Amino acid sequence: MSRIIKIAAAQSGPVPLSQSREDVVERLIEQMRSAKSQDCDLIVFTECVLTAFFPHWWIEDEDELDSYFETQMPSPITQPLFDEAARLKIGFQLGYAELAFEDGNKKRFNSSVLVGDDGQIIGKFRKVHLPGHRDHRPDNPFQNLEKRYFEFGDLGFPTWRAFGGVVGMCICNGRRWSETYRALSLQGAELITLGFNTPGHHPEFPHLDELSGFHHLLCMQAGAYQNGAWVVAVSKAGEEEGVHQIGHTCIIAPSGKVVAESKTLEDELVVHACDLDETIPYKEYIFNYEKNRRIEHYGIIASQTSAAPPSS
Ligand code: CDT
Repeated sequence: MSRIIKIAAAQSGPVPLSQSREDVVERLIEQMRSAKSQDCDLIVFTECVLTAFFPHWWIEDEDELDSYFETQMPSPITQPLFDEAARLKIGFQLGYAELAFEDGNKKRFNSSVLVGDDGQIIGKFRKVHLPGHRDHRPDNPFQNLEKRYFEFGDLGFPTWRAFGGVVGMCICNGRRWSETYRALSLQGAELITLGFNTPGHHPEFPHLDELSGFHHLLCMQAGAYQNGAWVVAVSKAGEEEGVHQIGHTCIIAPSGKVVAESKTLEDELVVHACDLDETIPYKEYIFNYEKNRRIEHYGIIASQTSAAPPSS
């Protein structure tokens, strides 16, 4: 048996501050056409793909900050991407900065949508794990202001039946947390897709710089294996307005093996035919939740999200 979904991980090279949304959408449509010409069923774009990754800069002016956000998805600017997906019959995932008006409040999220091959939105995820700081750190070569510019996602880790399997999303920093994969795999995720903007430099802990690529792969390879899921991770790579971001766009099998990886720091497609039935040995044998584990024996309350420190 096999249930193959051919996926293109669409790495983006840098998006200059001067590049318009319309031009970025053209870049994405070009990648979409190339993915279709390789018979792909799904193309995954990266985190906040439509603009430069603005949390790297201190922005005080509210209008300027808002200019990086989408108030509608699709909008007149992004609609051509949805139309082309429907015309080509290919699904896609798009990461974007979302400005929502809910309960009379203005809210900002780091979001992604999963779109079917009919151009209709299947589901939305709002980034749960927000890295970085809220304050201005002018001595650092760049900022990491996601906590300032975004709220923590409030949609949980949903999964959807799509593309012949069960699909869930996370975004960038979420890939470093084991609970991301477990929350998704407890809801049956066979395919986990994500975009990331990861600088190669850690201003406060520079000794971590040489480990950036290693840690990026380590957490996802473990997450794929321990949860019996395919993981597709898509970078915004290269030198973007003075910030160097790692590449390593990759597709990881449920075995934990990296089966395809980018070679450049530019726009590049990484393509692999992912057989969702490769999840079976992990979900039904090695990590069979029903048969092989008893949460009530862990010594914590099952619903507890973080264990209290032991009393000495
Ligand atoms: N975009 C994003 O979440 N980036 C973070 C940078 C933090 S550095 C550990 C990431 O986890 O890649």
